[in-house]
Amino acid sequence: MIHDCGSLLHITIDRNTELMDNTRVTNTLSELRLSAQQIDEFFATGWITAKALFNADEVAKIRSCFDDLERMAADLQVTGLHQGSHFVLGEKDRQKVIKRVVWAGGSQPYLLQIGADRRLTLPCSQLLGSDVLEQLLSQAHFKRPNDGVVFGWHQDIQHRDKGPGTWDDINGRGSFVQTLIVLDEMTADSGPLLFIPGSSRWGRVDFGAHEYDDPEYTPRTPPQFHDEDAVSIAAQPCDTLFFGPYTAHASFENTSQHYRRVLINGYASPGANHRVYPGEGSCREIVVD
Ligand SMILES: O=C(O)CCC(=O)C(=O)O
Repeated sequence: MIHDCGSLLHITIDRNTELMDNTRVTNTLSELRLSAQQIDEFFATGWITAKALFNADEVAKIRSCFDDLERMAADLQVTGLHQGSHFVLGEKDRQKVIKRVVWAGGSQPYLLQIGADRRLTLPCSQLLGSDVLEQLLSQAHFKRPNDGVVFGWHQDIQHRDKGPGTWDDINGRGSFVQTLIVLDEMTADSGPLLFIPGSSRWGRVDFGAHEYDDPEYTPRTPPQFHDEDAVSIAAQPCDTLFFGPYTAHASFENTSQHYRRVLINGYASPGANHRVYPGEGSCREIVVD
């Protein structure tokens, strides 16, 4: 059940979805739950992968929302809010670049439906230890071939906790879970996600005041960080990653010939976030029952 401006949206669950660790299961209520081992893995290593969590039809519909967003971006000249979504634009070789679309669901209701889907929200409620979630992110990343879009090394907490009064670690374990649905094959040359295993146990470290859009930004790495520890994630469309706010991660330029799109949904423990995020209906409350 989702509370969104007073309306209730009922989520249907597909059956026979392949869930965590390649185990084919039926998505009954109990079987959507993460095992204790998966929860340990999330906190110890920093991420878990759910193979084929969504099906091909759903991913095709998500891609079609991305096509709409791309058409909207083509008509925009500058970064800003458009039909409920916040478009962050850039330029490379005098071509417009879509760096990201923040609260993509603001203009694409199907993406909000996916953001409220139990296959995402139930594991997140387990990881956060709360039946109520605040959805902070519904974000579209396109990474078109050679478009120059990079996400340098960072922890997501940098984007959640922006200084005094903006964030409280309510559950003492970071209070945030990021999910990332893979829409195109993630290969070594398509700008895949990179993770540092075990960085989830570092707590917050200093990767610098990280703003991807600041031309003055110079990467900084903490002493715990060693490039050679990075693990590159190879993933297929429909796979979904879950990772924590302290997990060090990055992704670099897509030098392949195909898009590398992902849909990100991110959830906070209620009471953790004290900022307003851009986008119509952002920071909605979802009750996982
Ligand atoms: O799309 C990507 O590869 C970037 C993901 C990322 O850095 C994030 O979700 O914080």
